Amino acid sequence: MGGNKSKGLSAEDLDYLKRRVSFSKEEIIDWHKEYRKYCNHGRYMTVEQFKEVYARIFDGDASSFAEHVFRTFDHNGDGKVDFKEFLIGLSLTASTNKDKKLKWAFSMYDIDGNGTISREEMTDLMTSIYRMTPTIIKPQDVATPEMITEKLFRKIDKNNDNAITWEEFRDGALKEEEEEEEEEEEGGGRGGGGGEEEEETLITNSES
Ligand SMILES: [Ca+2]
Ligand SMILES: [Ca+2]
Repeated sequence: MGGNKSKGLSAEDLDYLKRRVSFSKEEIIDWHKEYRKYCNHGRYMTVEQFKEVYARIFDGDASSFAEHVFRTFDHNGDGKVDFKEFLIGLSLTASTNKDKKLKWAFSMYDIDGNGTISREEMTDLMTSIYRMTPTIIKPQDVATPEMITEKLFRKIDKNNDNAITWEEFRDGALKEEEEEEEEEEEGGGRGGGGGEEEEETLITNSES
């Protein structure tokens, strides 16, 4: 009604966001329009709305994965994701800055936020991913959430204390990337067990 192009988005919010995300002003305004379509109340998204969005994308049960993503977006933990939280979360999941993106992934795995990932936390996350993607064939050695958790702990938990620190997580992810690049250079590698690569995509591409 007011003919304001960025309805509901104050100049202060825009300013705040421009300092924190890598989107341009135009992109922020576009995302705001998109965001308003998702939220019933016009002001914030609830975990239910996150679940609806994920249910539209995945053929499996994405509800617990959507809860995990919601937790990483709901920065102040009030059960609502406002537009600022939404856009900051989105910019992290889509970040080209590897460290930022990995930090976000780490915070999703570290469910209780104590700074390390336990076996239970990893299994929880993997279970939510496996439930969400029942039609993706998992390689035999990681056929269940427990098996992939074991495999990742063997690889990443360098000091075997059953807790993955941020440093271990980052080193593990970067090493994985190197190995993938090497495989690609050797030609082949793409055919067989693409499971882990798919996982990476699922974890990081949470925007719709
Ligand atoms: Ca919040
Ligand atoms: Ca933890």
